[in-house]
Amino acid sequence: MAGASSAEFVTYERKGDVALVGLNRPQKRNAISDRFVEEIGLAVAKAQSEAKAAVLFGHGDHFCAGLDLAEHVKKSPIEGVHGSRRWHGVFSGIEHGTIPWISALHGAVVGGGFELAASTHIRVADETAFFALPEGQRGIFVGGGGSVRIARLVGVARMTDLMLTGRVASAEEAERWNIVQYVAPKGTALDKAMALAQTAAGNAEISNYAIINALPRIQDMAKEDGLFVESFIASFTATSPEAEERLNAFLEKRAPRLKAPGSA
Ligand code: 1HE
Repeated sequence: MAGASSAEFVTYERKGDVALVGLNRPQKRNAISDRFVEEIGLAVAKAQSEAKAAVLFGHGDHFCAGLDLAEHVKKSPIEGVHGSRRWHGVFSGIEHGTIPWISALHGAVVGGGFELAASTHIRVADETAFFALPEGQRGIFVGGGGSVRIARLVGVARMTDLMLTGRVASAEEAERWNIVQYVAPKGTALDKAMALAQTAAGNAEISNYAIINALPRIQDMAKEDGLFVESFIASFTATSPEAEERLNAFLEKRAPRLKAPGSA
């Protein structure tokens, strides 16, 4: 991004080790056009070049109402394919990039907005968030990676139901269905996401890289292949100088101890 000011639809800010990327087209409920997805890609690249974790959120009353339908309706079939593949490129840059991404969700998390959220590593919903895949009602199909990512999160049966019926899920249902990992009170998802991002940013870089890049790949491998690959990643990360220092910090009682939830 040639400076945050050149972006029309995306805000960018860095707070310490954490980059904050905001979807900023509230008058169209953050519907994502071709230009918008390019700006998301530029912000992702900038965040990865200078931050250790990032937060994605929406300005206005909604996270994102999905694909810009006004732009999409004018596209030829091949333009639609190119557009979808561009979304895949940008969203894969989030999922399989170099830093963890936490999304803060509120209001509509719909269609392509849901797909965008699914490409982040941790999702925090506030109580106003609602989730839907209305593509069936619009006569289209998911095109931002949902058939792969959302299906893996909720399972094919649940996704089929969401798509066939246009069912709208609440934040609480989304947590039960494995769409989000946290539900926060209204208006607090961004603060919660920031706190989680700061925590993740404190991990060893190599561990974060392995967590976000190896876990989803291992999930797609046969069991024995996954176990084999895991051993090499485990050994590779454990023999880094940073791991040695962190392990010694624990052994020499310089690192804080884990505490049970609710304990002082
Ligand atoms: C849009 C879009 C959009 C709003 N593309 N312009 N997405 C959808 O099917 C759209 C779902 N959107 C909605 O159900 C509602 O807009 C909301 C629940 C999100 C918000 O409702 P509300 O009453 O606050 O706003 P609104 O009046 O519906 O919308 C305000 C404006 O935003 C209006 O434009 P205006 O010029 O009349 O003011 C809407 O037309 C515009 N707007 N959403 C374009 N999505 C890669 S494949 C992904 C496939 C999909 O994403 S399917 C699309 C799912």
